[in-house]
Amino acid sequence: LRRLLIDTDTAGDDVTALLVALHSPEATVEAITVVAGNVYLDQCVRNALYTTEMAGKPEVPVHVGAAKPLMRHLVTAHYVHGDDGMGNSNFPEPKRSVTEGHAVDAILDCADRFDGQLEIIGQGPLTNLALAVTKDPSLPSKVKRLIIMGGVNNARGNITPAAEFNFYVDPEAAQIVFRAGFDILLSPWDICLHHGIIYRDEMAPFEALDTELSRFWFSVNQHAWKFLNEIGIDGISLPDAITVALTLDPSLIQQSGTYFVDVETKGEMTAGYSLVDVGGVLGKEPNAEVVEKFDKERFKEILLEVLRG
Ligand SMILES: [Ca+2]
Repeated sequence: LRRLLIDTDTAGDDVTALLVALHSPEATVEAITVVAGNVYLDQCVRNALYTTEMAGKPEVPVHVGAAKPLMRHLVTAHYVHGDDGMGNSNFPEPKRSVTEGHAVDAILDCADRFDGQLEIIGQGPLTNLALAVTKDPSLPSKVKRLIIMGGVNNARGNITPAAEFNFYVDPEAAQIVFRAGFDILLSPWDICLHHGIIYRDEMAPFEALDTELSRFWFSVNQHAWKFLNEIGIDGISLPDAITVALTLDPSLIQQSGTYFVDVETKGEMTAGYSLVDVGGVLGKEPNAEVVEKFDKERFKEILLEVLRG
């Protein structure tokens, strides 16, 4: 049995990612830790709680984490995911409540409890994880793997030309995490752009499902789809969900490389830029496996299975 901890700025695509993880018979989600990012922290927490209820797993612990980045004002993506981060669906309040204990302590506690077994998926700004490894620098040696959705591999960003959203929101945290000694698998934004968008002409089997979960999924993603359409992408992008999927089933990774990766914090125009040294120019020890190609067709089958309910 795989043991996962998911750190999430729950809105939009994070919801899909949680549904995929919570559906898996081979893995247990030991904890969900929430960080501010896509929307403000309290809304991210509500969305995470509501999603566990929709997935039929209201017993999964949800811990509240950092309300803002380490050193910066919070930048959100309300303009993508709607005011509630859920496509302006305005779902009712979740019935369940949060789990006692700060997210940072939950991360450290899970790593201790499942020494060597815990796989952490970071699918928001890396604030909670940076705080955790700062509090306990031995964390990387206790964690089996850290799988991160973030950054770009020598490709264009999605919030600035240079940077992907998660790393842009908290570059200092991302830099701390990449320098901490984790065994990292990085699923960058460009992988999603090439393999993680479900386009309108692929939507028919999803619409045909017409289950409670599939209707929930369309509702959560409706605002983001409209936003993407306005910038010329007619579909739903799922960077976090493909990251969870390739964690659960590594055979989805069709190509990857192991490189030195670091994150820019001081650039005037490039804060949050992820430097991926594919040429080994810097001569530094590689610290991350970077996903380069991904099996989209198989991913669509997995997602259909999840949304079938
Ligand atoms: Ca996210």
